Amino acid sequence: MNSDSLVIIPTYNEIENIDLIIDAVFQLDKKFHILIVDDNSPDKTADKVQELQHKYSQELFLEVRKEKSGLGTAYIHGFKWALSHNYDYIFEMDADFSHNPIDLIRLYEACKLDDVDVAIGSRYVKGVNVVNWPLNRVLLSYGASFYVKLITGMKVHDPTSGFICYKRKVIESINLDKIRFVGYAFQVEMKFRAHLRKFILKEVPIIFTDRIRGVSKMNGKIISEAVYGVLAMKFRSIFSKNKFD
Ligand SMILES: Nc1nc2c(ncn2[C@@H]2O[C@H](COP(=O)(O)OP(=O)(O)O)[C@@H](O)[C@H]2O)c(=O)[nH]1
Ligand SMILES: [Mg+2]
Repeated sequence: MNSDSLVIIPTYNEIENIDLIIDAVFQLDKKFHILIVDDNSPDKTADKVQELQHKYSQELFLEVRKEKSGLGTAYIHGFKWALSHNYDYIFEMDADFSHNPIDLIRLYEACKLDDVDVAIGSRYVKGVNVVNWPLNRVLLSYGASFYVKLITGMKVHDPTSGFICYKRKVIESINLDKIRFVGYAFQVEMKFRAHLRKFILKEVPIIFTDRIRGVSKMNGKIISEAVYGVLAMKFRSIFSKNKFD
């Protein structure tokens, strides 16, 4: 069955989550398609997806890249795929159930019914809606949000969120080949570029839950990329004549 919506899920070693998350999305009342962008996971996540493609032949798609190349470039790969396959609503979601698939519908409705271009699943609209994260990760994430707001001037409470619905025109307007970040800075840069282009961003409150299965791929490099990258991005936007494209 056709769908106007594609959920892009980047994966690296998500063998314990992959079938559960795919089933959960396909059980929703709204019809979504899924694109898995896997970086040749040693745990054979992609083989599991191929197996499931027999069951979901019309709605489950897989792109496998040669090696682990970061979440940012995985999404860019997925965005290009989504544009060339004509989806109107393009979603980002993690494989690990930190993002509850049920909330996909709320993000979709925000974009479809309200006049919103980017719907952001947000942990920090009111207080801190994070379950089971160790205190140091909560502080890091909350501190990062504060830092990004200060530097960029964007009025988004959760600028590092990776649970998003983009209208097609937003992705079309961004020169994807110019995006250089891989981790949280990538999430900030996408929102910042949409914000500079005067698209309407809206936060939809969500509850974020730490993963139960598998391990996080977060590391110090991703943090330092975010700290320095966000500053560098702001400077580039000030000096760029062409609206930072
Ligand atoms: N394709 C791909 N996916 C990745 C990479 N790094 C992380 N992911 C996926 O991106 C999502 C978020 O990563 P995760 O490790 O949960 O980060 P955290 O939630 O910040 O701890 C998960 O679905 C990961 O499998 C990568 O280098 N390549
Ligand atoms: Mg995670």
